[in-house]
Amino acid sequence: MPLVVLANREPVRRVGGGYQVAVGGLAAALYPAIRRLGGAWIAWGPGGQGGRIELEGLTVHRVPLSERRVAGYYRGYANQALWPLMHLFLERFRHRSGWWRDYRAVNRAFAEAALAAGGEGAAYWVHDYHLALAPALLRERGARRVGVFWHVPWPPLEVLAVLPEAEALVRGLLGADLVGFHTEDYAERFREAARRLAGAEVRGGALFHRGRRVRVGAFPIGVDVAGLEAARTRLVERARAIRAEHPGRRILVGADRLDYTKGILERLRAYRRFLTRRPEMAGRVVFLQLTSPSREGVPAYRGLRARLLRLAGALERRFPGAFVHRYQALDREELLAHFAAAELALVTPLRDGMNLVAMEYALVSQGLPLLSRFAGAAAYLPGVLLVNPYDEAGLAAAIGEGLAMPPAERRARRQALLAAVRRLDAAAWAAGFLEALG
Ligand code: ADQ
Repeated sequence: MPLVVLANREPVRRVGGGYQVAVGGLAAALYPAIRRLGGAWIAWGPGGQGGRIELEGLTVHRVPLSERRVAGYYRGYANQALWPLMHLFLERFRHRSGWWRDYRAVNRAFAEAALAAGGEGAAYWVHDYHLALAPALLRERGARRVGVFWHVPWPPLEVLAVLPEAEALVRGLLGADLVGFHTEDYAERFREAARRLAGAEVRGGALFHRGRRVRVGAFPIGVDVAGLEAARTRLVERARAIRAEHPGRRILVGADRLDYTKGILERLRAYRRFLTRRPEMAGRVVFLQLTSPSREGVPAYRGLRARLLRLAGALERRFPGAFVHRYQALDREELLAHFAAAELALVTPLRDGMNLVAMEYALVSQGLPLLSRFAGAAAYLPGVLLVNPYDEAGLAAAIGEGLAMPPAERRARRQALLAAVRRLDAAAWAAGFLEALG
């Protein structure tokens, strides 16, 4: 049975003259399963051009998209309407009917390309908020085994109802046989939306809609456990060199895509407060914030970047040596080496579907993450220091607590944390979802 994955991003990166499966992300998690079953990946390629890329056991089909479609579908509807709503940022919500037209058209194009690639008996796995309509479009055109995984949170009905197309969105997802979320809370809110907006009946965790059963459940994603554990020894030397760049200082690290949901400004303000209240620490710690550029075509992100660079610059000047901001996508090994060098990670999104940084950090370092209670991961990771990223004073105090924690407590917390992270393996997640899909 071939497997056809539909996801906004293609699963490859360019290496020399060819392509390789991208490390660390969704592609790496799915590749073992796809290679076993044989399959295709439908995505939007750079520059919007069409074409195919052949990898072992996997063909990538690029859906050709015009610049106008990309503007409406991706920068518009997906990232200015859906993304802020799903993360409960109502004031950032923007809407235009033209964006919705483009979103629908692109969902149709993805579904058609998937059906052409899949053929008789294929299973389809749709990913994320870019493609909410694809499950129903696939089913209408004859697909019989369709799963969808929603990587971002699912909001309460009052928030979802702000979206003029809320009902169409829910009906689009109900075209699947299996709808997966990171947490049971998101799944429960989706059931409620399906009941109220689409008239679905809820029975024993599943939904019944138009004579079909749609299973809805929590499938928490994880990271590449074996790969990260194997990286540890490789990282030792580079981690030591990073520590040597900051002599006499204990290292804290933060790493995020630039996004207002990640709470980077709030984190920097809490750190500023920590240093202001505890001036003796300014010579003993350094906080390395590693931010990778993201969605630069969306106005809100340009504004955020300007504010972040201003605040980061001011912190670097005010506390020389105690704060460093790197604004670039780091090579994976370099990022992990920074994790390995740090004894505390500040993982403090204002809202996050799951968040993988806390897990990656736990596996390659000796330290503990401070983790936002508003990340999906908070439901699964015991041992972390749970924080409220909106509470500047509380977060500043938690930084102090993390640094002062007795080694025995840190070890005990890490033990509980590592056991949980090892259970949340990425490849096991993919295999588990596909098994549930049948
Ligand atoms: P993202 O919002 O992208 O994912 P996350 O899950 O944290 O968030 O993954 C980010 C990835 O980028 C991590 O692997 C991290 O190591 C890497 N990264 C961070 N900073 C970097 C830097 N400066 N340079 C290079 N790499 C960097 C979405 C949802 C999440 C959900 C995932 C998976 O928003 O909630 O966990 O999908 O479902």
